[in-house]
Amino acid sequence: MLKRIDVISLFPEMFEAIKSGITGRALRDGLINLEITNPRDFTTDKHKTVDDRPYGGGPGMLMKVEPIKEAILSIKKKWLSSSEEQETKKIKVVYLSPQGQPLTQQIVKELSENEQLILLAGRYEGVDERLIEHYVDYECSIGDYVLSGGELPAMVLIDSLIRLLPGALGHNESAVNDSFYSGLLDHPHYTRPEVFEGEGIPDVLLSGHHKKIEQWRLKQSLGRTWQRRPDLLKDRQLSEQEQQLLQAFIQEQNM
Ligand code: 9WO
Repeated sequence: MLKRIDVISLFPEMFEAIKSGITGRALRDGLINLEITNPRDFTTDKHKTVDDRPYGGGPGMLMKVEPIKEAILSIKKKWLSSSEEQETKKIKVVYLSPQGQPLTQQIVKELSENEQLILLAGRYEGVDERLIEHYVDYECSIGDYVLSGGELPAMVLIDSLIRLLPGALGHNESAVNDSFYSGLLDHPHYTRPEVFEGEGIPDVLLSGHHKKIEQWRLKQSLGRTWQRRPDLLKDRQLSEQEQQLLQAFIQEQNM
């Protein structure tokens, strides 16, 4: 069970952004401890240099290796001395980069089984490959686009991890109902007014028939997944009932 996340970042202020909402409440309630470490605090020169030029030339800079190494070691040492059992346990370091394995709900779940994680948010053109080889256990991407740094991806990962913690969601925010909990996309939702822009809402949702509503929602989930993300259905076995609901959805599309 995840207890603590350390982030290594040159821009610690950015992490104020997750102090709102569900993640903010979880942090205040102490469900998880989050600490940001700035590699700049581990520089030794008077200018506190955190970047350096790439061998081979070309535009842009890389992050300086030693301050990151020292930041990682200081975090690991802190939790080695405060708890005996950590001595044998390996604290995983996760590097957020476009070259990483694509993040999925399954991977979030697996990462959440660690007691502690260290997230490395890169800047500039990235970090020295030897630092990755020697200090990074897992390289992870949140999508095929380039950003200015790994901070936003790190916050995306932290948010998805916090949602899995027991007690992070209020009773009105069940994780069981989350899109992807069952490997399917979410069904459509409706709230007041009953007529909006001339459009009403599906009759079944007004029927008060809970069993029928549940079936309708499952059918919509299956149908939308089939329409928008057929790749998700390839990895998922459908039950007899689910196959019937999806067939019915497809029939209705053709009418
Ligand atoms: C910048 C750049 C500039 C010129 C030529 C090539 C270049 N590559 C990069 C680059 O990849 N910069 C990264 C910025 C270095 C690592 C941190 N940065 C980052 C992480 N951008 N996007 C991510 C990221 C992380 C996880 N999932 C999606 C994107």
